[in-house]
Amino acid sequence: MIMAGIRDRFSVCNLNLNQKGSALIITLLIVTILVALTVEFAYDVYIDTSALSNWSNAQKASLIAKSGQTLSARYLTEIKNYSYTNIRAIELPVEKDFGPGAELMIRIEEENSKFNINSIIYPNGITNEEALSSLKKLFKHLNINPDLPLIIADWIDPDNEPRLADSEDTVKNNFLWCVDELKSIGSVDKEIFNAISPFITVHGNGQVNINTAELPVLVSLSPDMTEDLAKRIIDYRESTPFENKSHIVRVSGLEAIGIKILSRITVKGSSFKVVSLAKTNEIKRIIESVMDTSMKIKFWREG
Ligand SMILES: [Ca+2]
Repeated sequence: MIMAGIRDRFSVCNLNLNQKGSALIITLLIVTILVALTVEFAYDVYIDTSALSNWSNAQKASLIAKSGQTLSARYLTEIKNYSYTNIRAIELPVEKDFGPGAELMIRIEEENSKFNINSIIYPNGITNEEALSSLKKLFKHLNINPDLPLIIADWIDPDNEPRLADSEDTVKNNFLWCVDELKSIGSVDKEIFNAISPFITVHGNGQVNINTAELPVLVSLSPDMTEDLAKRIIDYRESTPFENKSHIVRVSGLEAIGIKILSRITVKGSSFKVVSLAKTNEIKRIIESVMDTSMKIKFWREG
C-alpha cells in the first residue's frame, strides 16, 4: 500500500512538458489574481479600517454562533438515552469565555410541542381532514379568523381548486419550508403571525409531545378535547411526566379520548429548533437550525 502511494505521487510529479507548461500558466494566473486581490484588499483596509474591524467581529461572531450549534447537537444526542422528554424550551448555559466583548446565547425548542401545519396535507396532495380540523380548533382557541386554516390548506395543496373565493390566488402549492413563510399569505398580518407562531412548526413527524405541548395545542388534538381536559393533562404531567403515551388514559376524563389520539401523540421530542446568537462588540450573528436527535440537520439559516 505504501509503495503504491509513493508510485502515485511520483507519477503525478512526472508530468510531460506540455503538462508542466499548463501547470506553470495556471500558477502564474493564480499569482496574478492573488496579487490583484491583495492590492484591492489592502486599499480597502486603508480607506476603511472600521469596516475591517466590523468584518473581523462578524467573522468571529459567525464562528461562535456555529460553535453554539455544535454544542447543541452534542446536547441533543444525549436525548436518545432518555425514554421521554419534558422540556419545551431551554436556554443552554454557556460557560466558555469567548474573550472580551464576546458572548453566546443558545435556545433550544422542542418542535414536537407544536402543531405541524404541513400535516394538514398528505404528501400525495390529499387533505388530511383530521389534521385540518385540529388546525381549525387550534385557531378557534386562539381567536383567529376561522377561514385561515382553509386559506393555508389551499396555499399548501398542489391543486388550484379554491375552498374560498381568491384562496388559490398567488399560492405556493407546496409545503412550507419555514413558519415565517406564513407571512407571505395576505390574510396573515403581524398580529396573527405573532399569535399563532409559538404553536406552529413545519418540522418533525407531526406527533405532539403531551409532556411539552401547551394548552392550545393539546386542545387541538381531538374534537372532544375541552380546555378543562387539556388542563388536566398539564396538571397530571407536572407531578408525573408521561413515560409512555398509553398513560394518557390515566388522566381522569381521558379514558376514551386518550385511546383515539394515540397515533397523534408521543412522550419524547425528536425534532428541535436551535437558535444560537453570538455577539462580538455589538456585531450580532444568529444561526437557526432544526435538527433531530441523530444530529441530522433539517433546516439551517444564518443572519
Ligand atoms: Ca393549492
